[in-house]
Amino acid sequence: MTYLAKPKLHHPTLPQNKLCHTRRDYEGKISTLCAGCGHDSISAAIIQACWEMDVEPHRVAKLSGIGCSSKTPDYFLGQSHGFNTVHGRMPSVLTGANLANRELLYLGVSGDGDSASIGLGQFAHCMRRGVNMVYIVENNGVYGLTKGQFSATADQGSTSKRGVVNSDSPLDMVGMALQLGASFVARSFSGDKHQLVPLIKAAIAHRGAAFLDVISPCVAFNNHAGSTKSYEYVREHNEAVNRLDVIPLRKEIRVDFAAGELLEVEQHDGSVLRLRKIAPDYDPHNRIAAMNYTQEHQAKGEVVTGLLYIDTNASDMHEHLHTTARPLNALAARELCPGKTALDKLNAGFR
Ligand SMILES: Cc1ncc(C[n+]2csc(CCOP(=O)(O)OP(=O)(O)O)c2C)c(N)n1
Ligand code: SF4
Ligand SMILES: [Mg+2]
Repeated sequence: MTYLAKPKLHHPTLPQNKLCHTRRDYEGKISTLCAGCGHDSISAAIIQACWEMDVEPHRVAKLSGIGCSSKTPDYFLGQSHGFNTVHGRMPSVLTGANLANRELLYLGVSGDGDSASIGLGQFAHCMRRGVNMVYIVENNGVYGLTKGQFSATADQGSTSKRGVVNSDSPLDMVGMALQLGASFVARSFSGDKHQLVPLIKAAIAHRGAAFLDVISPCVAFNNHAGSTKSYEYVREHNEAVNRLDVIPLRKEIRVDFAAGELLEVEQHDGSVLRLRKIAPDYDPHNRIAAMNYTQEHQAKGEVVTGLLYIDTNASDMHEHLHTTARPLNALAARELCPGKTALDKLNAGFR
């Protein structure tokens, strides 16, 4: 059905955001993924989050690698910039683009194969560098596009569609992101839009490396009994640490305060992340505690979802490198190339 174009006309009564855009203005092409694929639900959540946050589509750069998950940027934010990189290389292309122009919102979309196998080194370095981005891994435990081989996030003992048992230990991307220095780490489930949409909004509002691991069942190759990434398994084993909502800090803030139930986290853009805590003692500000918490629950076969860690004072790569605040394409030739004397001085500094 890829030849079917979406109708361009919108119904005049569709609700609009502050930019007078309807939700439809944040959509992309018609998806070619399998019906029921979790990745399509994540695209819908990204669309919803960007629409609700009044994100200007031309201020967004979507980057991805290769895989069913990496195809999805074609299905949302059709008016944004997009770049489909080589398999596993999205993080370095995103880092380079961000260095050249820090004014865009960088949205990296990847798969567990793309990020935990071939792109593992790339994933690690963009997290530790604190690249200001929203990095979403659409995690189905398989290489969906190449017909369902186990990926590096497949749980030991889980079975493939043909009944083969995975004997390898899994990589936990949340644990790695925490260890590597990501300043916002969350996990969610593609089928839980009430949790996923606010998490994406909070990640967009966060300055620094924001990582979201979204369990996203592959209905074609990893949705059977014996899989730990199926709809049924995740629904049965999901433990949510918090329910959240993001309120942009504008003149009017209406907060439904209920003493003892809410934790407010102010983000860099001034917006406030409201956490409705289910586990009353869960504190998302403690990196070590978050690592222990996720590991303890993982050992019990539970999938912990929600905002697991946030550093509200995080700095990003540009602060670390003291780069110019202006995008490179806004600099004049003289500023980009300061001349031989300046270059000689720089070189002399390395001798
Ligand atoms: C350099 C290179 N190696 C291998 C492949 C084959 N390949 C394409 S997609 C893919 C894995 C995709 O898995 P994942 O990132 O989990 O995406 P999914 O399809 O599951 O969403 C592989 C191995 C490739 N395209 N390029
Ligand atoms: S093969 Fe799996 S991951 Fe790919 S589109 Fe189909 S359901 Fe989604
Ligand atoms: Mg995958």
